Parts: sequence; C-alpha cells; structure tokens
Amino acid sequence: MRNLILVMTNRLGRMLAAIGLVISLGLTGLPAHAEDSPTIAKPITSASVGIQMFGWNWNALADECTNYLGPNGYDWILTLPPQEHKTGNQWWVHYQPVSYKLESSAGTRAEFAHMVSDCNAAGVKVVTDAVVNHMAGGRGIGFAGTEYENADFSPLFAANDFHSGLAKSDPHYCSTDISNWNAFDERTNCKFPGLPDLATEKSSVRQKITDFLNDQLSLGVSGFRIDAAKHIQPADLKAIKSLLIRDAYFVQEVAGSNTIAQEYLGTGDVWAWDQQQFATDMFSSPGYANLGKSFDAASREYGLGDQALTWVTNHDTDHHGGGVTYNQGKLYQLSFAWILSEPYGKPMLYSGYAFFDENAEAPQNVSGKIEKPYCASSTEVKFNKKIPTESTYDQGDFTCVERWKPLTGMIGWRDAVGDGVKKYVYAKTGVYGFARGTQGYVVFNSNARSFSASKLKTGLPAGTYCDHYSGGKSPIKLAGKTCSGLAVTIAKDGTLTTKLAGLSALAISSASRLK
Ligand code: LM2
Ligand code: CA
Repeated sequence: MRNLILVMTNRLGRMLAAIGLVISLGLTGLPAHAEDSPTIAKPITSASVGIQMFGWNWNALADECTNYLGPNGYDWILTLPPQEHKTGNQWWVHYQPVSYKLESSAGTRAEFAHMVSDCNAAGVKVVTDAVVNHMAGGRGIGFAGTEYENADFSPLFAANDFHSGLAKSDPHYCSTDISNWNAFDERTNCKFPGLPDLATEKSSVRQKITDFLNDQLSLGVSGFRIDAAKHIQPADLKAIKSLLIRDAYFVQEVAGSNTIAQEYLGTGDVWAWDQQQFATDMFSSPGYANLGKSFDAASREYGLGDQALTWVTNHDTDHHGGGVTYNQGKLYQLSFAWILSEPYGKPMLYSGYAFFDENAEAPQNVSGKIEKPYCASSTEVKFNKKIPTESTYDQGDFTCVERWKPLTGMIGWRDAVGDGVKKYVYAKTGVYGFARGTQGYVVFNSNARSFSASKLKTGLPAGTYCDHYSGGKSPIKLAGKTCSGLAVTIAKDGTLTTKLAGLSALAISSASRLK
C-alpha cells in the first residue's frame, strides 16, 4: 500500500513538475520551484531507508528500482559518480573526473536519464556521488574521449582553476599533497594525493560545478553525496548549493571525524563516523552485539543531531577495509538489521560485488563498460553453510543486499515502529534487544549458539506476533491469520520467552500481530 501511494504521488508529482517547469521556463527562463519537484516532495528523513548501489550500471539499476528497490521499501539509492572519468579497470577511476559529461562506464547520458526516471517512478529517489573537489591526476584520455593533461581539462577547467595553478601569493595556493588531514587550509587547498584540487572559491569554478549538478537535477536527481567534502570549504559548498535550480539533498563525506563533520551541518547531512565504529565493534565477530547498550549515550555526543547518516560499510571500507563486509556472512546481515532498528540516524545500506583484488572494478566488457550484475542469490546472503560468519561469493558476483528478505522485513519493522522511543534495553553476552515505544520489539543474537530468551520485557500487548526478520516484507498472510516467518507469543505481562537461533534476530511489531 505504502508503495502504491508512493508511486501514485510520484506520478502526480511528476506531471505537476513537468507543467511547472514548462510554465516557469516559458515565462521567466528560470526553472521550476522546489515545491513542484516530485523527487523532493518527500524529503529524506530518518523514516527513509537508503542503499548505496556500488558498481551497478544504469540499465541494470533502472530494472532493480522497478523490480526490487521500490517494492522492497527502499526510499533512495546512492549511485556511482555519473561523470566521465579516467579509464582503467579499477573502481576508483570514477573518483577521477575528466569532464562533467554524463558518460561513464556505468552508461550513457540517455541511460542515466532513463534510470533516474524509472527509479523515481518506483518511488526510489536518486542521489549521485558528486566528485567536485578534484579532477583526474596525470594525463590521458577519458572514458568519453576527452583528452587531459596536467590539470588542463579544457574547455571545462584550465590550470588556473586549480589551487596549484594560482599565483603563489594567493592565500589558497597549494601545489603539494595533503599531509596534515585535519588542518583547515591544508586539507581544503592542497591535493587529495595526486589529484588536482579545484579552486572552489572562484565563482567561475563554482558555476561550472553548479551547472554539472543542475544538469542532473533537471533529469530528476534528488541529491548528492559530496565526495571529499572535508576537502572543500563549507563556504564554497554553501555558495554552490545556493546556485542550484532547486533544493537538493546533500550528504557530505567528512571522513573520520564527527567534530570536523559539524562544520558542514549548515550545508546538509553528514556520515556518522563513530556510529560506523559501533557497527564494526558489534558485528565483526560473534558475541559482541551487547555493546549496543552504550550506543544511545554515545550518539548523543556526536553532535550531529538529526543530520547523521548511519552506515555499516561503504565502497571505501568494503574495498580498503575498516568495516563489516559481505565476507562476514550472517554477521553482515545482522549489522544492517541493527542500523535499520535504531531510532538514531538515516540508515544507508550497501550493495556491491565480491572481489579478490581490492582495486577491481565490477566486471566490464571489452569496451570497458560495466556489465549487468549477476546476483549470486536472488534473495539471501550467500553464507558458508559450515561457517556462517563467512561467505561464498565468487569474484564479480553481486551481493544484491536490496533483495535480502530479513532486511526488507526490517524496513517493514522500521516503518511500523515509526518514532517509537527506545526502552527496555536488554544487553548480555552477545545479545542486544529493545522496544520502540509500544509499537515493536527487536532482539539480536550475535552469538554462534542459540539464545533462550526468558521473560524479556517488550512493552507489547499480549498476543501472537509474526517475526519481520524471518518473515520478510509482508510477514502476515491470509488476513492476519498466518505468518510466513517465526511466530512468537507475548505473555500477559508483556514479556517474551522464546528460543532464538544463533546469528539471527527477531523483530515484532503491532503491525505483525496475528489475529
Ligand atoms: C572519497 N571520499 O572523500 C572517496 O570515498 C574515495 O573513494 C576516493 O578515493 C577519495 N575520496 C577521492 O575522491 C578513491 C580511492 C583511492 C584513489 C582515489 C582516486 O580510495 O585509492 O586513489 O579514489 O581515484 C588512486 C590511487 C592512489 C593515487 C590516486 C591518484 O589508489 O594511490 O594516489 O589515485 O593517482 C597517488
Ligand atoms: Ca579542495
């Protein structure tokens, strides 16, 4: 139902937006008002669930939005950087722009536009990765044929559009790589190692970046992940944002530090770095989920308010290490379920591909285009049957996390508990559970062995409830009479007594109560 409504409001919104665009362009030459945009009609909030779709080409992503992401309740996706990039078979070539043409190994401009429109129609907003701090290093020919050499990207940027090409007397001049990653001037003016750093204080540079983002907004994109935001001055981002044709969602990459991230709250959301550390501590190996008991107090200290994105892994930690990954099988699945259960933050999941070489791009064809993903398993994590904390993906298999039943179940649970306040926290030897208001209860067993829950206080009215984690998106069938997952009973005193398998979770809600 929720999806149907979303799709309908989306369609209506798109029609209104199209009319608005025609009218306003016709009269003033200016773009439509923000209110007319279908893509931002329902903003990204803590009620939204996002997922980074790393390594997906545009055509395949369009289909995934229609067939899985929309129907499974995902509200937004983060895509690969869409612009022309340096060529190569490493994934990180996408982080070295050569021009702002929307032509890349993920697809053509037309394919990109088609993907955005299909995703919007499925109720899934598109947030793209915006690499605007720097351009490609060295010299070469980009994916769409643009030649570049030593910070000359004409006609887009010339050498004096970079901090290394400014007069030596200019306060922003810097021609060396960053070595002190936290000092404001150095981290914003000097080079992300090897990459020419754009002079984002120049109005002409800001305008070109804005044109690039506006181009995507005009195709229906809802927002941007600002790559390397920590290396751009907040004032520059503010100026760029103010030039956009409509309000756009910004989530800024301020790696490693919640303190520096606070400098960026004026221009949008940021990733909660210390929260990811919690996910890593709780789910890297069996037996530590109970550490979650100090998460509430810790997250209050982050100073990010409701502008925090919560996460387990991204393309950097997935490839370079520093987080729970697909290699950890059932623990990986539990870690995503955990961020979906917490009231703190706007969760972003991660869906990528398996690799043996950490630099490896998703499988490409002979002309360097990313191939259609092969989903190793259509609905489930491919964990090692004997060692469930390991996985068995082959190199180049996609994990297709967006299709995993327990996670679509958890999205349903998150919707059902709404803003229910956390209470009745239970935390003991690898087990962590809590209620959300009187709307729901969740418990994680991160131990390899089963857990015998005895009289856990849930706050739920007595009755039989169906588990969202094992039951998936719509656990209740036959007018509330049957359950496609585990059914549990809440006693008259509101307590739960049940046996929970190792490395699993149980999530019940007022919406999953059997009649
Ligand atoms: C980011 N966030 O702030 C991205 O999340 C991260 O993936 C990007 O690094 C980084 N900022 C710059 O956009 C990736 C990758 C790096 C890679 C860069 C540039 O993690 O390893 O660096 O993209 O492609 C590569 C080489 C590195 C070399 C550099 C320049 O790995 O050894 O440094 O290119 O040639 C000399
Ligand atoms: Ca910079």
